[in-house]
Amino acid sequence: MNKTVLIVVSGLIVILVAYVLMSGEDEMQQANTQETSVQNSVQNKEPKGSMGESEENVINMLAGNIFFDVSTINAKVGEKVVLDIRSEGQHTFTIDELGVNEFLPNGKTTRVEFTPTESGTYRYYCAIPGHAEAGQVGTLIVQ
Ligand SMILES: [Cu+2]
Repeated sequence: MNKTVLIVVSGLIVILVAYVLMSGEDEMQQANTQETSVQNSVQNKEPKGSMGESEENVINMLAGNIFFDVSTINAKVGEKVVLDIRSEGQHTFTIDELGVNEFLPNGKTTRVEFTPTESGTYRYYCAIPGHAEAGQVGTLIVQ
């Protein structure tokens, strides 16, 4: 047996083994660095229409001359209040503390929405001159 051939062959084997090991490590590192970052960007949008109204009570009210036919509204903190107010004559639905001031045109139904953020008793009234004085007022109770 030629010793030189043996040395060369074993040297090639060592190089080959080293190459295989190194390339194997590279693949392992690549697999580890590929982190899966899943971003959950699903937004729960409130469904419009009848589905959305199942969670909120729509209160039907008449603004007449000169009164509201609903004199007390009960509400909860953080829950949206939805009113459908039919108006006979020119009126408003106004709550000073909550910044609600909606004009109610004659013969139309106006949707009024607001969400009280603090408990308390609030006065709602019609801001047309003379109407609140004539009794066009009501009480919103937020608990
Ligand atoms: Cu009025």
